[in-house]
Amino acid sequence: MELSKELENYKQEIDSAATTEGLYLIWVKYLGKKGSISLLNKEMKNIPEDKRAEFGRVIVALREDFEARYRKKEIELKNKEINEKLEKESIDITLPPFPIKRGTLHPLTQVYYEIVDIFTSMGYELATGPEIELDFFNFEALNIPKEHPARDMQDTFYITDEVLLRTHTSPVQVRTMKKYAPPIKIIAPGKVFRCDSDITHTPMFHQVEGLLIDEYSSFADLKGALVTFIHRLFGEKIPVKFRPSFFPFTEPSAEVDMGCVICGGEGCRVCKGTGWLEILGCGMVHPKVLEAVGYDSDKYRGFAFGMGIERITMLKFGIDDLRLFYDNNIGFLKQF
Ligand code: 2NM
Repeated sequence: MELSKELENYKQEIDSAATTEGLYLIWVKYLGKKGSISLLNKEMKNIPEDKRAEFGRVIVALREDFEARYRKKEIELKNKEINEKLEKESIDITLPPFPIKRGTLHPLTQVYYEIVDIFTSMGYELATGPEIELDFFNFEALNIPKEHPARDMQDTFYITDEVLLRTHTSPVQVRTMKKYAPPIKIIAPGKVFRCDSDITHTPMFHQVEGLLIDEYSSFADLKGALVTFIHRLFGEKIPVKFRPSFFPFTEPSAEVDMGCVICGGEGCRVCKGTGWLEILGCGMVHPKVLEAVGYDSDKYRGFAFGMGIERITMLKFGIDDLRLFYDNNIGFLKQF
């Protein structure tokens, strides 16, 4: 049985295929719908009857030989291509990963958390209230009369005659006292607003105020609480002193100084040569405040205190410019 010579070319073509894609084209050429081996089946009708069986066997043998060579070459080329790919795309798994850049809390937030932690561990509960306040809660109930300089248009952001941005967090204390009967032991941290802007003042800053109301508390309890607080925030060795002062909402009132943490009491620029830094204000809650919230001032008494978080943060970290807190300078913030 003779087959055309051209049919025998597949052996050499398969052997010299360089890629799996090229190899597949050879499959199409011989075994595709119009491939030369496939077309042999159509020749069957032209073959004399007595030769057909033999012709069929020859086609099958041809096809089997083609397929065997094809599969062998296909495996060969696939392996070659996979190895080339692995070599080219290899990953060095021993390389260290990119460093993970962790964010940091804003220094004000860190100190805020620290202050809240100290007071909550002393049994104070957290209280909050609105930043937009009524004149009554911000001033009237706190024994701040209409003519008082703290109510001056220069200091307070008024929205209407009766509505304003709170100038301290004391209205939270007033709201708490109006809502709950004694005993009360709270701290009120938050944003406060004053119409004041220069190197040492921002129109918004942060405060933490505290309030304790019961039937027995004294100025000695106030002193104990605040000395404990300062020692926990700045260290046991720091000296603390109370100095008489005045607030409309407390009587007696005091301001609290601590030994300068910058110079150690020697006298420097920060403490203006005195060796002392003012850190908070405090006093026994004024009977008029107790009466304004409906408490019996003969039965109940208590103490209150307030401090600015910006100032304490500057002292704790030795930051000398208030404006650095609000610049959003990552280089500055990353240091804490
Ligand atoms: C301070 C200083 C002294 C204070 C008083 C009250 C309230 F509501 F109980 F009357 N809250 N906060 C107070 C007292 C605040 O800040 C320098």
